[in-house]
Amino acid sequence: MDLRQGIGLRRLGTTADEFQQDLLSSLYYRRGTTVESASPRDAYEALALTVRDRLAERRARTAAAHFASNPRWVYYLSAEYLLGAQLEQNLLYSGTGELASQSLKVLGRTLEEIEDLDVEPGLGNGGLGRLAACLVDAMATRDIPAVGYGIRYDFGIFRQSLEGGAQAERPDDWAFQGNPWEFPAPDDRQTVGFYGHTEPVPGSPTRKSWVPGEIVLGEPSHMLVPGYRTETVNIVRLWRARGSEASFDLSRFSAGQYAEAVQEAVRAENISKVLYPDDSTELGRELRLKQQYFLVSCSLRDIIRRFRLRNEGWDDFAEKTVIQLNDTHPTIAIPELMRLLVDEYGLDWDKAWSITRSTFAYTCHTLLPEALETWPVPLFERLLPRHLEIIYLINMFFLREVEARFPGDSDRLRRMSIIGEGSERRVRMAHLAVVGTEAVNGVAELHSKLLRETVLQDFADLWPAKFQNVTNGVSPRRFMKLANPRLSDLITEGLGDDGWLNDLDRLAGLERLAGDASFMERWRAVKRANKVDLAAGDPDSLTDVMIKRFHEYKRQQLKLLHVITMYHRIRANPAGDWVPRTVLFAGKAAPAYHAAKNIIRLINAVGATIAADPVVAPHLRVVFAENYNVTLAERIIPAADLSEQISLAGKEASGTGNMKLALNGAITIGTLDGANIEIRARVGEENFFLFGLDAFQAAEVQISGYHPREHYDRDAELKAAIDAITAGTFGGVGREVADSLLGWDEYLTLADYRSYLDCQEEVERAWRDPERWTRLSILNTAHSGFFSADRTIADYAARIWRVAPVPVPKDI
Ligand code: 26W
Repeated sequence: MDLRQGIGLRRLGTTADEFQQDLLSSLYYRRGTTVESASPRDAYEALALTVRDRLAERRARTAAAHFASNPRWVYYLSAEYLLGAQLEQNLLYSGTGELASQSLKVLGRTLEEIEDLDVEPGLGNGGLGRLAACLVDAMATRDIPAVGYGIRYDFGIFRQSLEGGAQAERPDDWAFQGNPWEFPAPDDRQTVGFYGHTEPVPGSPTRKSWVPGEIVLGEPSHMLVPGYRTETVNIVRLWRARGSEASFDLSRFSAGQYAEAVQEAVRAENISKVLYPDDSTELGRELRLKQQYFLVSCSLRDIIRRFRLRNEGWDDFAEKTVIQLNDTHPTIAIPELMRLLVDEYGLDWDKAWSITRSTFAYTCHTLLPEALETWPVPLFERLLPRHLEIIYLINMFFLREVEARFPGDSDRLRRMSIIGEGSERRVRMAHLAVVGTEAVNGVAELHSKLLRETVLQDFADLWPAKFQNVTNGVSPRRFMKLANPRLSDLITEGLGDDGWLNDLDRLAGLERLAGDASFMERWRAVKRANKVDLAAGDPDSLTDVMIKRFHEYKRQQLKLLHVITMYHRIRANPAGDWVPRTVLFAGKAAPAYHAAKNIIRLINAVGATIAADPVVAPHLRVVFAENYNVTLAERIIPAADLSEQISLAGKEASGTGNMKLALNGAITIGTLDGANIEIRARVGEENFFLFGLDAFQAAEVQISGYHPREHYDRDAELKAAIDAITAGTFGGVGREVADSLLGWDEYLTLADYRSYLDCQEEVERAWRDPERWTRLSILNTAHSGFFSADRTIADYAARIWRVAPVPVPKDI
């Protein structure tokens, strides 16, 4: 079959009858059941398969077009993907929403009840994982030939529930009922080695052969990533660890040692068993490094297999391949490609290094020192002996380059070395990522600047051109069209068509409607209807939203001090003309992060105290929405009036929730941190509630010695708030939180308190003027088009990947 002559596939029907026929045939032939006995699950699976077929048809044409054009490929390596629920998205991207709800009638089902069965794959922690999902969506929408590689964890991010106001974690067996959206591809399985030793190869100075001590199999399954309003359908390929055939010990089994017989297989499968729930502190667990190498080894072999389908030799490899490392988690890919090229394909070191270096690019997503991964050399030596040897060689050649450029500067050599010589020798993955890549980028202007001027300054001095910025973005399809259909319809009406969904800068056209009384009325009505749907509190109250992972640098504790101060103010003046406010928190804390879990407990204790207080409850309500995930974000964001982005300046690399909230008409109260700065610059300083120290002032305060108690002593309201916690006012909960604030307050919560409170009064003044507030809201949406993931991908494509779109013809 010559693919250049088209896929030779009969097209699937687009009429209601044809769709219904396909739905019924999925039910009969693939679910093996009948209309009469079909369960809700049968209906869901049959619908999913019917919709999937339509995307798979586009996928086949995409693959044919890509095969024919042999393009330059983008491979996105990420340990995390927060793809969100798939059914609604795939109905939208296949244009079959209406057909589906019609056809389900024959089964006596509604789309709403079926959608509840569509579990989201929680294969990520937070920002980094969701960004990966928004970016692969935008790559497909922009017709960029790309594959996302990841790990198919059996257990995703834990399910959060509140027990007595405290976070409880339960395993997330997300695919327990199966997952209709994935295509297992066992014939593309790969073999991955661990442990063992290396042996010299006679006649070759650099070449070695690695004799692994343990072998596991990597089995892929892929999920379709459709582009919006285009034919392209890319894939995300997720690897699952399996025991090799040899791992089942029949002799032990027949000797009745059943557990031992399968222990090796179990050990193997443990590699992709569960996602590590930490999103800011590296724990240095061996299994995590095994996960990272497993992902990388399977993906690189698959990338080479794909390259070899259309290309000879290695000369074109770097020309046809760019691999983006999503933070340091897949950085072991650099020595792994070197190992494959030198040891398995026999290239000489220099050739292999020039290919490797020009194939990889690295995105850094954090500034927190504790989040920068370093691995103990002994662990590396035991688990990946050959890779450590290669890292030593890379480091040797690198330090020679530094020495040549900065002769005699031994301190600089020690600072820059990939091997940290501290108390324990450690491999610095961020240093390896910078040395082994062509481009390094931060995810917002300030973040990229701080990377160049602080954590990676030495490298920026050596290779200034290597350092770039690519400000994050979000998918307008998921976070506007799917999450907020009411607002999307109103915007489409205001702009005349819905082309803005693929060209978000067109939102600027809404500015002229920011004074139009009837449009403003309808804008308010949309927000109110979304708040009624959310049912989190009084829909006429100011819905004040803080939704993100819990971390002390994000300062949920500052929001809490504001709530406690309001509680005191209202109790001090019950008859006051208070702005009714609903404060909505949502987010998970890493299970071992006790300080963050204490803040969650205190939030719920304060919320309970307020709810039980007849004086305060009519004016103030605290809600904690359990188990924050992509689906819940899609429900909360459209209902938000105020977006809390209050991290200590210089700590939040970018933030993406801030972008989603601004695009949905929420107004930001925030610091000059991460992408807040760019949001404020684009929506207008007068349309943004700014407070607090900026990154340089904050650094100054910390350098010059910070004494949180001084702020406590000189601010009566602050003192009262903290004393209330210490006094046990809120169910006796929160002592640890108060102590840490008065003790060291690492993230300057008390230093920014007064400025924050004053700014919140600004917010209330604006809220009291609905015309003004609606205008602010419309202008935030109008000027946030820049934060589309499509623009982010256009930046990566132009400035880092040097790739061009490959349109997929409708008729191939
Ligand atoms: C080693 C443990 C670990 C795991 C995950 C350390 C660090 C991470 C991630 C990098 C943390 C993360 O999600 N960072 C967030 O990335 C978003 C996307 O770029 C940014 O918008 C957020 O500001 C950043 O905190």
